Amino acid sequence: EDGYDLWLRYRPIEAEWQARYRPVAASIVVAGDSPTMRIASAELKRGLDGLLGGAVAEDQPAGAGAILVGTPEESPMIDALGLPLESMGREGYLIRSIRIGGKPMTVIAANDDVGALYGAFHFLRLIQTRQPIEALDIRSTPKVQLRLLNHWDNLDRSVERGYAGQSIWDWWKLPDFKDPRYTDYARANASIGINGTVLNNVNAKADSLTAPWIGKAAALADIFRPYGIRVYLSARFSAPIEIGGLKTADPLDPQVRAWWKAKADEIYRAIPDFGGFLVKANSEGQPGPQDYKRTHADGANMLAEAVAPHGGVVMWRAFVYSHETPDDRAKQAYNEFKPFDGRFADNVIVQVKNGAIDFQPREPFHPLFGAMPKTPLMMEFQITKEYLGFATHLAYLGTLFEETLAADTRAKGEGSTVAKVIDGSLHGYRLTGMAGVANIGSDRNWSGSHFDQANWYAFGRMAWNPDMKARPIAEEWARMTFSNQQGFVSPAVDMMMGSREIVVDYMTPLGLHHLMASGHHYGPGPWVDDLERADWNPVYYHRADAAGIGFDRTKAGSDAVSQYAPPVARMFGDIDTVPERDLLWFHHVGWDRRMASGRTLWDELVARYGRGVRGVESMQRDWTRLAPFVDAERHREVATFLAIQRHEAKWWRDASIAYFQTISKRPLPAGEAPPEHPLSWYRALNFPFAPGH
Ligand code: BDP
Repeated sequence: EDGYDLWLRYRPIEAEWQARYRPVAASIVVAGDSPTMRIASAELKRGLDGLLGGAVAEDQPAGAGAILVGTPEESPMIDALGLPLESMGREGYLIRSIRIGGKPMTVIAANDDVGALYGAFHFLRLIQTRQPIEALDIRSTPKVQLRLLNHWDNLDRSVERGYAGQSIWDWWKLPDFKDPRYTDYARANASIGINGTVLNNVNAKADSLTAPWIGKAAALADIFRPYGIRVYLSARFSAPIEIGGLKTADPLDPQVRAWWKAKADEIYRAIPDFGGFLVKANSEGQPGPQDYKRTHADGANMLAEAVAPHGGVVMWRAFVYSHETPDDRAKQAYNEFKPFDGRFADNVIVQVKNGAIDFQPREPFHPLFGAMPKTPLMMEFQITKEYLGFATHLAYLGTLFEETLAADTRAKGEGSTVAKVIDGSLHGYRLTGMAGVANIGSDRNWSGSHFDQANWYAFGRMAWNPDMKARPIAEEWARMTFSNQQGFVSPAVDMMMGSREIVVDYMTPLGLHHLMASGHHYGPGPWVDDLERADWNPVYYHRADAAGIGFDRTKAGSDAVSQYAPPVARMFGDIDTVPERDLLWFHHVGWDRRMASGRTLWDELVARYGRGVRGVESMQRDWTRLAPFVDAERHREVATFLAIQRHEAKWWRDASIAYFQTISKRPLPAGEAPPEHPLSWYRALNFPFAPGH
């Protein structure tokens, strides 16, 4: 058990359950012979054979216990059922227990083959998680159109912020050698409804748009297509200069526009269902339209025009900030995009990170959500754990995703959740999407650790339905990946559910943020104050001084709060109503202020750091107790990683306290152990070869 099989392990289940399921899943009758239907059929066969421990019959004339799979067009039997598939689109599916000629059967029906494939995975999941399957009436359609992974993979196979080995794309051997792993990748993504993948890093090289690289992308697209997955590319804005021989990349220049049109045509000749471009422009040194005094809308619309005839989209990132702007970095995306609401072409969608800074362990929701009623916005989550302890720390991100999606923007009164912005229902968006920065690499276990697979899984499930909650998703995953035994499931799920808060506690409690060491972001660096840009320095974010700590974003400070709808702005802006978890994000707070616990802020801060360390210790104890339910190989690896996490949580606590105490000049509360080493010791640590940067 090296983790390669993910949540699709299909090991034989308990004899009682096999006996219960077998009569209801006796044979597979798949209509249609497309590559997608062949995959659906093979998956059901593989899954049922494995789970039920015996050969399941295929292609029999449908008898009792048959599973009928297909579309009304392909299957006269399904057609005759007159199922209500009208409003279910291409990707939705129905799973129903039915009777034909008095015989009980199950039908998995959809308007399109890919819907049937999704339905097949759902049906298997029911068995994998031991649900009853005798009286099914399931109807599922995705609430979000573009459900995408963003790979930050470079052409040399390194992965920006990747902690799972090299890039899964073996570019050098493509397009000829098609690693079987690409098929397994597509299968895993299809099982959770992911329908697109951006192959290359947003910090893009123009080379990825040259003919040889288009050929490599096309080879991958051919593999992914039957799984319902489209390929997208990150586009470097200055490509017309770098590979097109033009003197400018000005989006209003006719030659530049013609170049991009021709480039799009060339890509679509190789990849007829190419999804479109993802663009990082005028951010962190990347080229963009502002280099020519043009706007984000000018840039996005030019690319949109090039892909529009082919049905492609442009995902234009709102992760922009520039140190030339002296204002609070948290405000910049809103300031640059809000004025252009309604000015983007129909096939542009603006991709916004969950929070206004950068994928921190906790951020309040991004103020652009709810503020762009006339411009479709899509969510960007980071599945890879750049700021949450890389692959070794256990942090289930389902809770982070849920917290953001459930946040109420109040844009149109109460209940205007971020989820409703993202699924398009709040503003009636014509395009909807959710992207996750992938945590996938060449490691056997795909994600760098066993528990990080859960973050890929949770992302897919919430992209399908942003209203899904983190707990049931964790439970599904734990059952499919490890064990269905009650002795395992509840403690494991509890552990996952608490895990991210534990990381927040030992890294950045009470709304602190961006205190990681420079460059690689591994470990604490709250003292860093010498980076070339003010807004890269941790001291810029925590602003600790003799009086207190925290970033004043109220009206008296940077006034970032006013980017939120008035009730939200009031709630965050008032020190008495802001949730404690966001306190230091929005306020500069005196060290001696009383907190809800009755402790002073300083004492509370120290207490939170300690609580984080103890949280990891309790996860270690929980995991030890779960040993009887988990194979030795995976158990040992998780235990080892938890030991690393324990060590590093203490490092975070000790280094942070040692540093902040030099500013607060207050004693540690009674019973709190002093840091193991002097501050100078922590400051002297450095990690030149940390992965991912
Ligand atoms: C930050 C990463 C950096 C990315 C950037 C982005 O540190 O590597 O390039 O975001 O999203 O989180 O563009």
